[in-house]
Amino acid sequence: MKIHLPRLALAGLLGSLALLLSSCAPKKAELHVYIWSDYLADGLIEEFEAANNCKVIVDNYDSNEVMVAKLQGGATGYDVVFPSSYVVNAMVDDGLLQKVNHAHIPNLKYVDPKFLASISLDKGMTYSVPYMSGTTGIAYRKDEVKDFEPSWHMFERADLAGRMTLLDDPRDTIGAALKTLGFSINTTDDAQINAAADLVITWKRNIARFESEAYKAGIASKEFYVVHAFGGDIQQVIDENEDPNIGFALPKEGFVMWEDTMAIPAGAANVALAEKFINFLHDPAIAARNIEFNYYLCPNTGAYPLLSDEIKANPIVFVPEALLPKGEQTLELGDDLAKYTAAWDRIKAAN
Ligand code: N2P
Repeated sequence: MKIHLPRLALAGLLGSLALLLSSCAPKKAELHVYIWSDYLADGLIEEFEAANNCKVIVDNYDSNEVMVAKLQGGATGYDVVFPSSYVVNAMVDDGLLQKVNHAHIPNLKYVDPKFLASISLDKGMTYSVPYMSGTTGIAYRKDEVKDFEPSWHMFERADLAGRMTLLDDPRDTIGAALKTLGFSINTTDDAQINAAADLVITWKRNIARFESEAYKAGIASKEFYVVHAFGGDIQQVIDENEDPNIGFALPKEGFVMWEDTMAIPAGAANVALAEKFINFLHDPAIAARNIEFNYYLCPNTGAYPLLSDEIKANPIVFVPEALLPKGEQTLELGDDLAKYTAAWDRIKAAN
């Protein structure tokens, strides 16, 4: 007589076996990365995982404010974060970051000393290591916007009402208005900041919404015609969609130049792996690939000679000399940052 093992019993047996095996297998080390969206070349995470026998968990944010608020709120699960240079000191003051151990990150020798001396705000890389620098400008659809002008006044154009977005980012967006009015993006003058907030409020009435992430898909799909945008992100959209009808301009009134860094949160669970990740991103070949993908500049001297002629000629990555005087670097403001936070709150509340 043939004996049939009931299906359920068999499934149960296999289930317990699987459970037994998985509980015996050593758990892979995990690295939790908290980073701006679309900011790592395809394949890099998988390569790092394979080389270090670990699992990388990536979580995205679209503004410094969101990232800082999350860490301030007690989130302890992250091992590497990517703050813009102008928020690093405030994060250090809040006890959110730990010092960088240079002895564990040998590729720091490739970080461009000229960049550190001139642009970097943490020149000794005490708490942060440069990652990428870039610009913020205006992207537009050449097929929908007639007589486009490289000017922040585009956001006042009634014919484009509801088809535009501004970044959901206090320093960048108030910065654009400050430039339009002829002021510094780092001013601490109350009257200037207030005038800029008033201008942003007039723009707000004309835009679809404040948006720092979905504008990329929105300009590709023609939901939006004019978007306040990070330069490299737009070049990524042009590449991905092979769309020659998307353009990017740095407004004639002036524009924001920023740089993002890598840092290790105070409560990081896996500091050793975080250091390996920072080291990996400053490996010259990896940094070069990351520049070619992101269209931002990683200040890594080993990467420069590896760049293609195409990327070296790209005005989004290397801002043309003639435009540079119009750019201004976002600086940290210490306690005066509160003026921008208050202005931003007023902008958000305004109708
Ligand atoms: C990432 C763009 C981040 C730039 N895609 C702003 N810091």
